[in-house]
Amino acid sequence: MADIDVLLNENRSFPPPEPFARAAQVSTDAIYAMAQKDPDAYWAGAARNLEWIAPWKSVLDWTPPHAKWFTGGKINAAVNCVDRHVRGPARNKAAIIWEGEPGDRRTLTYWDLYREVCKFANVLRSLGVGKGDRVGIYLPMVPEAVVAMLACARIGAIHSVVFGGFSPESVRDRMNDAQAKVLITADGGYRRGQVVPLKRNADKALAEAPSVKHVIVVQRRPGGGGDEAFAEMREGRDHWYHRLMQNASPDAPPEPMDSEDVLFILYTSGTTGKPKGIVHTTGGYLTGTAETTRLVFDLRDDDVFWCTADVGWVTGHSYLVYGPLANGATCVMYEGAPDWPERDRFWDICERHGVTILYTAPTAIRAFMKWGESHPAKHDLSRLRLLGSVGEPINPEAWIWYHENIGGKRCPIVDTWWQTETGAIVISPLPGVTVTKPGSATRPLPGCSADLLDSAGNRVETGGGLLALTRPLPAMLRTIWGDDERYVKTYFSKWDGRKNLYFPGDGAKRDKDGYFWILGRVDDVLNVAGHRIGTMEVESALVEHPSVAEAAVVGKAHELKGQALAAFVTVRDGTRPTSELRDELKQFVVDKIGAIARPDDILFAADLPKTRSGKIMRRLLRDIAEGRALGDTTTLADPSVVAALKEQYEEKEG
Ligand code: 7RM
Repeated sequence: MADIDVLLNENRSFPPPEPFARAAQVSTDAIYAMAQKDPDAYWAGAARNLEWIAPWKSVLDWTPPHAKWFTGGKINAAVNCVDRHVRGPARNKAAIIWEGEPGDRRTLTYWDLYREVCKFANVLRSLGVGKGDRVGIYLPMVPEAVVAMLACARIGAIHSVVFGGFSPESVRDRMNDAQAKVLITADGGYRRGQVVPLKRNADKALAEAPSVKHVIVVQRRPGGGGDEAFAEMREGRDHWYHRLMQNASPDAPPEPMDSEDVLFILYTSGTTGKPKGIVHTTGGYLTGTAETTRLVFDLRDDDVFWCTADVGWVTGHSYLVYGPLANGATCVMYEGAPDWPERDRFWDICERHGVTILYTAPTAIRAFMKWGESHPAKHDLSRLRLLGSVGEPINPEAWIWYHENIGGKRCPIVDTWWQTETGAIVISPLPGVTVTKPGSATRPLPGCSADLLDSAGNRVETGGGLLALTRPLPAMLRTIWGDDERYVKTYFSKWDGRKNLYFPGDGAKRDKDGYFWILGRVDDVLNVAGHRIGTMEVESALVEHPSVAEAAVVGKAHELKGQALAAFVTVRDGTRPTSELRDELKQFVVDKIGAIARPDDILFAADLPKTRSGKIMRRLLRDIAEGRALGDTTTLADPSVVAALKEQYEEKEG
């Protein structure tokens, strides 16, 4: 039996627009052949774009399932992200153009950033933080988050950023697992006009995290010494960031790091179980992120690059901080929600700052579709030249909407597949070269090797299967913090005994042109009457209907078929969810991809359950569809969404 069947056939294709291709840094596919012939030489070339303190002795040491890159080399990530640029003409170039949700703005030049990073490095050193120590960062999207990350990198401390939307329990567990010495937080952060009380959450977390001896508090709220309502300062433990910075010296020699020294830990919750501390090291991670930023985004000196991800996610680490700054780029950073104060906030930001490259997630794009095209239409988006997508499969219809309404049909779209674990983009178009197809991440980047296998480990030439990475990459995780056994079990045990094969957990199909189409997590694959159906294709068929904004499809137990399909659907603004529409949608799916994928149930929902990074959580929808008690809802962005859906579903059944 196939591991995944292929249902949908998407035939549209888009060559790189002529004016874009003509100006692109890479406009022929020679680089693929070159990298394939000798991937180590290719990555060595990429590493040479960075500044090393001492050269490496070997490019890759691979003892499956462990790999080391650029061993013997010495390097400092902060030096590469700031010092290098302040020595040359980029000294006064904007590094970060920041905008707070309430409308406050700050621009930090590379020189500003350099001084802040050095001063904060000294602050950390003065609190006893040194090489190898762990530092927690629990901040809103403010420039201090970037300063804190780079200051850690400068002194060789290992940062562990915890997303500012996470609860005190999540902070506590992460601080304990890493045994962090210091936590950096803020009195608050703004989200949809409300203050998120980060310091209060941190206090709760730290009541049960005794390793943390010092707390540094960034003042984000107005008021002289800080706002007591949001931050009660504990004598001896808590320090205001701005006070510590007042007396700090801007002279901070960087710590020479071994290429394989740990740069940071980032926890992924996964769908269940204890969060995994994904470990990234210095030389390889910086090489992978810098090189992919340059190539995938065709980065130029005058670009204004906006990656909308929070620094709490890997996308924020790799494409808001390390990748773009290592390239000396100008980055936009925005604190708040896309619909605050109005639903055109993103387009307003793009227009006012002249954004040229926008990198965002399908979940955001589908929300923009739901809200309608009038919001982007109000703004001049003509400076945009390239669009990116990351985080989930992008449904072809959302891709087309993005292309037309945001990209004005002139911007290539790079659909980038990668994970917290890979550290950097692995499968993606090169915008000046690749003919794109809506819904496909296309092919592995130069220097990257991916394959499609069945569960027995046989190669699947075309059709559905399991995605595998067949060679190590410099930015890949090295292990799970404190649990190497779990590393081996989670990622290298899918194909028995073949420890050279990394299993990312995703299903995919490969078409006749060798393009990859990611079909979603294999845990979410449905089994209907012996057909293995990936969620992406049925959801994409639904989203193609003009009334549908977003869809999540799950399997529920069925006497005859094994599983039947249940679809949860949100409609576009201005559409009425009627029972006629329900029937129409069922037929629509049948017409698009066949009777096998006909949903038994369609439930109209106001919202779908999402993780805090915006990925649809199908596990909980399965619980609802099968009438079970709801499982763990702690990783949801808004737990009330599933409770409401459950009620609605049971009413309909009853
Ligand atoms: C960067 C990030 C990783 C998982 C991954 C996939 C899914 C991410 C795409 C995608 C289809 C894409 N890291 N995913 N990008 N699926 N097309 N372009 O999201 O660790 O948070 O998630 O996200 O399932 O395994 S992550």
